[in-house]
Amino acid sequence: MQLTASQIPSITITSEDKTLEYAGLAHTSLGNATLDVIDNKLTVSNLGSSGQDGVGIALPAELSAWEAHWQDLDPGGMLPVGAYLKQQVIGTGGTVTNGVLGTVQVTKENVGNYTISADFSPLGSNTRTVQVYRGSTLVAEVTGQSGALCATSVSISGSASVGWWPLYLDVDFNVSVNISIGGTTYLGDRVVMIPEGAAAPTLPLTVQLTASQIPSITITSEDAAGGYATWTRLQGLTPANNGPAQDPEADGIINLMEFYLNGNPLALDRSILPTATLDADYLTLRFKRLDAAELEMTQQAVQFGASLTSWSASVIGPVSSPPDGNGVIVTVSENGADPDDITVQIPRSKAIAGQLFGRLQIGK
Ligand SMILES: [Ca+2]
Ligand SMILES: [Ca+2]
Ligand SMILES: [Ca+2]
Ligand SMILES: [Ca+2]
Repeated sequence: MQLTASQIPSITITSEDKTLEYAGLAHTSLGNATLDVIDNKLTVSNLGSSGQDGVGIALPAELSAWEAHWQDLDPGGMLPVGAYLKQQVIGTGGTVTNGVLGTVQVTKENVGNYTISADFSPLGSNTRTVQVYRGSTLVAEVTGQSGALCATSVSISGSASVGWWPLYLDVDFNVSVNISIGGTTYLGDRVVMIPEGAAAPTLPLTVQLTASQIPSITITSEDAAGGYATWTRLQGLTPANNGPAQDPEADGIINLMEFYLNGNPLALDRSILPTATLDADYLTLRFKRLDAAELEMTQQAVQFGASLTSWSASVIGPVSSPPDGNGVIVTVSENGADPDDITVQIPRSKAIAGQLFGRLQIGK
């Protein structure tokens, strides 16, 4: 079976086992990161912008030194501006017990320009050095970290491969190393780690997953017309604010109604609400209706009454309908695939003491 991109609207790959062994060490995914070993190289993918995604590496207690490096800081110059790579060693040493011993962070400030910061103050007077290489050439160095965070900037032109040797600790430590990535969202992101002394991989790698490397895969189909779920995603809503009854931008229009009326759930647009006009015979409501919403609603009605406590209802259907039992007329202009123009005429004869109210009711 071969699927083209248009046939795979969304794919979620979930790793069930958060820990895998690589280079003789236990590697645990942090946050939402996914770990795989491909061609004998550890890859960390599915990295988001929270800074909580990454990999934790448990080091044996008897280890007295450990060194790691990013083989390519910014493969092809594709890292977004604002992205950062952060490495922290957790353990006991200096004045720290089971805490952060040292931190090194590289932030992409703009194209070809990075800031390297390091903080080894928990190790007291120990002096540490962070070096950045382009190929075999030393291009930047931060040293003497005992106290405040120190930083330096480095310009890296083009897509030159840069390795940085952030941590080399010779204290007695019982540690794990957390490497987290954040600051902005990566697309097609990948971090490759290789054990010390191993041959450098060629970047960027082409990732091929075999069935055994994919513990579970969920393919979610979204039909062409797209329902409420698709609409929320296209509108930029997230699981935190995409509920039908939620109103994230607080314009008084819940998401389901925004969907129906072709509104913007993240912008104030009360202009989408039905307008009311009055002539000699009718109270007339007019509004737009999204075709996708029309298909998904199980209830579409105009309610009307002479008070705000007692309502009658007339169904709003897919096409125009002549006067119903209440004399209510619904006119639908389809407008092709564009939102429909809906006009609902409610007879003024339903008014009592000059009062007549109308409102839209939908449900799914
Ligand atoms: Ca709203
Ligand atoms: Ca809105
Ligand atoms: Ca329609
Ligand atoms: Ca239409």
